[in-house]
Amino acid sequence: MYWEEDKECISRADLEQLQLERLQATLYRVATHVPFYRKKFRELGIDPENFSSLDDLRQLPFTTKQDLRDNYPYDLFAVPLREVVRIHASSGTTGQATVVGYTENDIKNWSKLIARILTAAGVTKDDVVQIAFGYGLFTGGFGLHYGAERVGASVIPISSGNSKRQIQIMQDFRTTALVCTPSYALLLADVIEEQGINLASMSLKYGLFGGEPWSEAMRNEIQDKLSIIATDNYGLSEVMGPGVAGECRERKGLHLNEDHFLVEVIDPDTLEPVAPGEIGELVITTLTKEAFPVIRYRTRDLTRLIAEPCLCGRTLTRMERVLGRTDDMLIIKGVNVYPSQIEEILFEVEGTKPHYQIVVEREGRLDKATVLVEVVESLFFDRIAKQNELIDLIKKRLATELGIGVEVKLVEEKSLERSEGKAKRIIDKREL
Ligand code: DLL
Repeated sequence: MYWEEDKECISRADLEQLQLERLQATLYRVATHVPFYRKKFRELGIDPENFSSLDDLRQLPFTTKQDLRDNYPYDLFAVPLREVVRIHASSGTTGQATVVGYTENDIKNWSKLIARILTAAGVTKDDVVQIAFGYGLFTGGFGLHYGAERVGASVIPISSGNSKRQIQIMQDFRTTALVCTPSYALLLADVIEEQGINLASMSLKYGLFGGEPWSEAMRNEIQDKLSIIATDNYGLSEVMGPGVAGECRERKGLHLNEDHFLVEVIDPDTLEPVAPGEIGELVITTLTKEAFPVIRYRTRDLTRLIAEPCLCGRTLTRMERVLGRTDDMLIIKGVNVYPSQIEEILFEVEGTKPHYQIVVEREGRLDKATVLVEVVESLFFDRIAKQNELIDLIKKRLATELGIGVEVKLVEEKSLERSEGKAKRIIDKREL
């Protein structure tokens, strides 16, 4: 079994000592090799040599996605290209792409951290792991792949798409662990159901899902439909890719790989730390990255840290599942709403299908949201009165939970676009 007990069960005092040493080395690295940081440190009067406590972290400047864009493609790399053995990039659907690089050592560490997460979720060398994340510039496919090999599992690098083939391979190759986005897992589960495949004829035991937000209700749905243990794992390309945090089989939050990442949770408006256990924006400083270290990277992801020890025995702090991104937050009648909150409620309503989209328009200064939700076929062709009853029920549930009114529209089964990667939950008409 892949198990780094000295790190995963490290005492707080030892961890903080290790973090401080690694932070000092990282600061020295960026101050020496990255003009962007050298300039910022000089402006702020920061001397990495004098950095003697983790609390000093708060003096350091933040790094944002825009900084990465401004330094496209290679200007934030801390090593010459000849030391770089791998390059990934974010898709750039919302602007200029961002590029990240890895040294040989970075790839080794990345593989180890993924191996850690896979192991915590239950995967061993006896497993057959089907990786249905895209292989390419996206970090999902290759990231998970190397970690699964590190565990010693038999890896099927199928990449994403072609659901029927995915299922055929799952049956023929006796796949025991499925790795993809939660929305793709749900799509595969639907196809399995449609084809009338008996789950008992399959060997699936585990699902490791990440890359997008999902609710506890969605987890339950996937676990039931596929008869697996489904765990959540989190990461982002700017910091490494997958491998930043992952759930153990307790499924009560994601253990952060704190020996490689120093995390803070801040108020996105004041930029001050939130009180312990409060929700805020996750900020990450890499501690071991050689090619692409980042200092206080603002992830835009909202979560909170869980201080209580985990029953599994790991001492690495857990973060709660990501609630959403600050840029996905809707302000409806002055109330902050995240798609994941809406999802949680939709999943509980009888007659609806776990497929939804939120259309956002702007009315004056506020967002107006209409939730499109698929309903079972019988209901869609049912009497209007019955449909209205369901709409009222969903509206009421949303109003009670969110504290505001949201429009609801029922749509036919399978009418909303399915995703083989990250689902598009929000159709934003505000800028159009
Ligand atoms: O999605 C890395 C990844 C791949 C993580 C596969 C896990 C599994 P990016 O494409 O750069 O990298 O997107 C990163 O996706 O800032 C979050 O907003 C979101 N995200 C990733 N994992 C989760 C998760 C990869 N488990 C962005 N829960 C992040 C919620 C997630 N959101």
